[in-house]
Amino acid sequence: MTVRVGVIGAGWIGQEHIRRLTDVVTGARVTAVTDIDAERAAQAAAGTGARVHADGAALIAADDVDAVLVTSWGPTHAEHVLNAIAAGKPVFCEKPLATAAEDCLRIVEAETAHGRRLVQVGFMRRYDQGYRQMKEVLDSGRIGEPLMVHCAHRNPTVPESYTSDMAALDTAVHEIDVLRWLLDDEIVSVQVVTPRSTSKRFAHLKDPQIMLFETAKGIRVDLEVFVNCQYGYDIQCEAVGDTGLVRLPDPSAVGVRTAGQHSTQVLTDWVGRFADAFDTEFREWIANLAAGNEPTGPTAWDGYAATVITSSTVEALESGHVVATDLKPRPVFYGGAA
Ligand code: NAD
Ligand code: ISE
Repeated sequence: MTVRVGVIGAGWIGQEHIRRLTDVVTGARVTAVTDIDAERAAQAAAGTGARVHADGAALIAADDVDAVLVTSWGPTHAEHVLNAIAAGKPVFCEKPLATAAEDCLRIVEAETAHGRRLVQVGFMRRYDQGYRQMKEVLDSGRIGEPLMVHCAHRNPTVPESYTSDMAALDTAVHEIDVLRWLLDDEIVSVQVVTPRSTSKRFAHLKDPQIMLFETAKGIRVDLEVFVNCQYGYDIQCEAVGDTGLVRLPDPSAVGVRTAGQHSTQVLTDWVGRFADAFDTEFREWIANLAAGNEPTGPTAWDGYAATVITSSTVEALESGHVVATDLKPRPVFYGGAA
């Protein structure tokens, strides 16, 4: 069965996912596109055979849309996801699930009332080979119980529109999701400390930031977010356990020795770093839907947790205090205790 996908939001990542669903993933076809910029929607649909719809509601209602992909701006996500659930259609939502925790909970309640999983959130790192290998090692017990995790998320530069809170909301959100998954644990508190700021930034921005998380099991995580590091896009993660450690591999790159030096390339953006992860994420999403199964990727509950924890991180940055994340208990529908 071919899964017919309607895409809401034909901007940067929407176009990237339309290309992916058209050229990379088998078993899927983009049949509908919408964007508040109608010209952009028409350009994105050109060559795919997709119809352009006036808005998200019309696209979700269309007979030739089996599943919905939401790639519009974050504050609009909740409305589209709720409409898709009301129509009983599976919906893949790029991060964030919603920008407010209350909206995430409305989605959780709507999906629970529907009685079957429809929502998957676009946390693609869970599909990266390196993180998957780390998870296998952690789950196997080979390094004992994890005690500490050291992470870094570095981007070469960010535009002037990037504000200090985006270090949590837009950037660290990926570590927050992948750590919850890797450790099978919940983040219970966060503190943010700000070292001397780099001179290579717009004046309004606090960069770098060091985020300190504590989990329910008492694991301590330090995450350096440094979005003007200049030298490349660099993602690091190392978990230390009772009897060993496991480290995320760097992307493979040949070593070059010449003129008395040894060098390897460092990637410069997240698009190349996680291209394979995005492909796998969509292959698995489509394969599940084509087989009539529920999605198996990050849940609406994971989306809720990420929004609560990123909001707490912003509060910690602004207050200078340790902030408790105060997540609600996980419902049985999402694997919580009965
Ligand atoms: P973008 O600004 O390039 O594109 C967003 C598009 O959505 C624009 O064309 C805009 O006109 C359209 N739009 C906004 N509201 C709409 C609505 N209600 N209905 C229809 N169209 C609407 O932004 P982007 O970089 O493509 O990011 C989009 C989303 O994807 C964001 O939520 C972002 O956080 C997420 N994202 C995720 C990753 C990742 O690594 N997983 C990477 C980049 C972006
Ligand atoms: C961006 O918003 C993303 O979502 C990327 O995946 C992330 O790695 C990047 O640093 C963010 O700015």
